[in-house]
Amino acid sequence: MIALNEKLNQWAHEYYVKDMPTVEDAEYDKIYHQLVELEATFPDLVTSDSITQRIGGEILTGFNKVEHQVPMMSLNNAFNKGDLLDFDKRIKKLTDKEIQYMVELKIDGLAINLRYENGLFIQGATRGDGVIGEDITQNLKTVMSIPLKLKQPIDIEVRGECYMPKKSFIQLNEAREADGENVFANPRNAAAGSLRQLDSKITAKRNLSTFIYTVAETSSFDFSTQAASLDELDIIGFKTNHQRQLCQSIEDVWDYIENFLDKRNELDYEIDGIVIKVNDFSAQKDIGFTVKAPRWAIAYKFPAEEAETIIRDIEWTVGRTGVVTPTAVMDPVQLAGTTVSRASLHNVDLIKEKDIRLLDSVMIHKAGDIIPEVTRVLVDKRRTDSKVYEFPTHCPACGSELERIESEVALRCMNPMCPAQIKEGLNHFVSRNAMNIDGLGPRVLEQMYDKEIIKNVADLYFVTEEELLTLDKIKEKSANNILTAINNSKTNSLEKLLFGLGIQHVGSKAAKLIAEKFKELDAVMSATKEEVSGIDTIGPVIADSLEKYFANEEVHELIAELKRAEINLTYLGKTLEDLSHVESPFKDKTIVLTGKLTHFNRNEAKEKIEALGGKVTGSVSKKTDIVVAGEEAGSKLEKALKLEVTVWNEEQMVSAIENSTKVE
Ligand code: 1X8
Repeated sequence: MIALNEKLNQWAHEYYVKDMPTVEDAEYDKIYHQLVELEATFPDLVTSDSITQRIGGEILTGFNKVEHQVPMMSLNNAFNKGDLLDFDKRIKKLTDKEIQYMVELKIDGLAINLRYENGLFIQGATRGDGVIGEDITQNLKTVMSIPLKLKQPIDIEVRGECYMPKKSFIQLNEAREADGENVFANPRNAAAGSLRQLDSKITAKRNLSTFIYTVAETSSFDFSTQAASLDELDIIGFKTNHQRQLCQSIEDVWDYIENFLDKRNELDYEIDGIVIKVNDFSAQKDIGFTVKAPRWAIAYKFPAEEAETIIRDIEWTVGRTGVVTPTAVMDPVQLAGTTVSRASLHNVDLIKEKDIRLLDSVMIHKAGDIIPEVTRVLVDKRRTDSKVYEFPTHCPACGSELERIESEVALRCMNPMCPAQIKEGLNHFVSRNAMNIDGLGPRVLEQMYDKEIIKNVADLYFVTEEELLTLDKIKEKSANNILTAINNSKTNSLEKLLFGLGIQHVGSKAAKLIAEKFKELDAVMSATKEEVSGIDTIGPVIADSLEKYFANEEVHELIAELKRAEINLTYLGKTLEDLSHVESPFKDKTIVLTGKLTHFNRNEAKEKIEALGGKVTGSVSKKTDIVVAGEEAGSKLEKALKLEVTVWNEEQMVSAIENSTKVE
């Protein structure tokens, strides 16, 4: 029996620890069944390290508490290279010894503590709160990479991470889905769920594995470095992670980290960072501990693709059109490289659909790697006194009753005099695609409105220097700049004003088409719905909205004021027939702008090229005629070169614009 068990344990070690199978499955099964039969005949001779003990045992009613003799500490975190450089500096202040760093992968699993006496596995526990964990020996016995008997009969306590390989996680979820059971959100949760089983036969089926990374206590060895102790752990039968590397400097550590940012997806297990430890134990001793973590180690955390946080508040803001939108205010967390504390919840329906409540724990991620979004509520963590979120009934800015318009998911403030709406409307009016008035940021506009210097967009054109000088942080120079910018905007082409008025559904493209067709604001105002929706790509929604807007008496007063301010109300762009008089290399050509431009911004360049008969598009294809590459041009330039599209630099574009002629 002993011989059979040793043979099976050796094979299992080669398969599960060394990842190098040495025997056919059929041969293993044959010997395994011989052992099972012998053990059935001689039950008294079954040893605790018999491989047959790994299938799971009796069902428990709960887990016993285990006090860790040496507390299981956490690690301090680093989120960027600067944090690592600081760590390196701190270390070097605390010891005179030459420093090497042992760099290891940070496995995204569950920390475990394993105790062996005389080389036999006697107890396995979870980390718990670091001081008291739970006894999960039965479950850990089913994990094939945990040796039941070491190669040497020593007393030792080791620590590591128990995890579920990605492949096993996917298979498990597929099976659960097919059985109509809840799927696990990630391999870590699946591993945790598997280790928390009271029935170890279930754990046995879950294909968990381990990496052991530290010796907590032993009287049997006396190593002097982390590197040597990991090698020894290998020798006595544990599975350690072989991606580890000894680095001579913090720069080498950073190279290792950068390499794994790309490589992490190729691994068969999830990692959430890199652990950096001072290699030399005597140097570790010099450096010491804080209350919660060793000072000689740090965990570099990869920018998280997902993070957990708590919703503290839901703020409602009134937009330009009266739509009231919710924003979640959350405890700040690190997410994909930045600290996040706010996320748009978009609308009422989204809150209902996800059943988001105040004080809920939620997972957030970054949509398109940029915009933070709440992905789901962690319902298991919900407080028992939690209540379904109650939506506001009144406008947070003006207090008037909110309406929920049928067929729209939005809550809306219907008060046209709502200060929040007016302020947003002012911001929109001065924005780049609208009247493009520089120097009037949201704070300046808000002050002007609050001090009753302006009450609508037309008032901007009657503002005086004295009035501007009453505002916070506005000195003579910036007041003059603002007045010049306001004055310059008077000559803008009609479409910019049309867009700037903020008529519902009239975006900058529609404004351009409408201005192009009717040429004068008066003509737009008296156009019929049919005439407007007769424009290609403009539909009845825009036509309706335009009609309603210009039917409003207050709007007429506003337009009268704009006229009094002598604002240009004519379309100045070139119409198709006008273009017959233009000679330019852009005429009838498709142009893509990429990289940083210095002479004009992208929009200005686009307007100029379009005025010269060119079409500016966003992506490079075989149909592109010219790619204008500014500084730091990237993938679009590469693509242009690959497709052998003509590439110009910015100077070539500028001189082409200047040399184009408009034949009158
Ligand atoms: C946690 C982890 C450590 C290591 C790998 N993965 C982890 N999750 C390692 O040292 N290789 S160390 C550690 C801790 O001390 N809390």
